[in-house]
Amino acid sequence: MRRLTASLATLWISAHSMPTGAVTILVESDGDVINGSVGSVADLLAASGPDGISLREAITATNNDPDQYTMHFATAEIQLTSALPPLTGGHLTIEGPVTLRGGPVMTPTPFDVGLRIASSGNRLVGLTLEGFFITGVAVSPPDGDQPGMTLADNVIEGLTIRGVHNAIFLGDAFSPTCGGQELCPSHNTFLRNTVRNNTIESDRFGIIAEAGRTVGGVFDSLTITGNTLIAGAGEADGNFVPDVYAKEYGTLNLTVSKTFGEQTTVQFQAKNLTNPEIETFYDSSHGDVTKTTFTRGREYSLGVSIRF
Ligand SMILES: [Ca+2]
Repeated sequence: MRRLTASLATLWISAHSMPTGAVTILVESDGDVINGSVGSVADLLAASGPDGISLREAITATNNDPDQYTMHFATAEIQLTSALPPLTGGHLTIEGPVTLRGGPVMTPTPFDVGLRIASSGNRLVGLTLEGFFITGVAVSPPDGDQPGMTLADNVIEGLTIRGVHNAIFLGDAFSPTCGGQELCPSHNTFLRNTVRNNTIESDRFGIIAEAGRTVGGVFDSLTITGNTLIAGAGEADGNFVPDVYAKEYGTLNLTVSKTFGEQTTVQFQAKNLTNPEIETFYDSSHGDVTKTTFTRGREYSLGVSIRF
């Protein structure tokens, strides 16, 4: 009987710890201030301030009150005034259309990353991001220094990203506790994330999946499919054509495929998974070729073809 009671208690706890809300939050403000109550989503819905709910308020409230939420927008454009908080609550869908604007041009901080996903089960859909110094969307631990995290089941879909050096980045950042040095132990796991049907205009890299800077990072079941990559304006200044880009290190497996001209496809696959040498691949030899990407299966496989 004692055993049965314990099992029931476990079931009760499990049921109440699962996301159940599916609450919709309408972001009304085109501003970027916090003047409402952000301790919980219920607080924010009850007291959002004179301008209604801002995106910054909504993200902060969902971080403070994790559950399952969907954000929509009643404004077409939001000019950010500083970097947004990372998405740490999980199970948050942010669905456009809406344009999130960092700086008028790519300038250094505070606009180095547009949206950072630092939890699991999030979806970014139909957003436009522009004017971020380094990266449009990052799937990465919040401070680049949180070993042992699992960032799983995130979907980045149907976004338009422009005015960035790198559009979408998945992986660890440099770890401050290692003095910013590479090859810090991280043991973060990136599991079942999907990057799908995005339109990317950047002047360095399009999509980066990288565990090469840290030790113990794992990618599994990464899907990259249907993205369109367009060379950004910075290419003429010596930067690179945006390219699907990945490198192999440790447990990160990879395939890089590249199309030259209209018909020729060159595909690279890592040959030696135990080779600790970090290899990078990019291309800046051709101009404004529009590329699409698709998966040939799950887990580390990536192809590139030209849409005729
Ligand atoms: Ca407000």
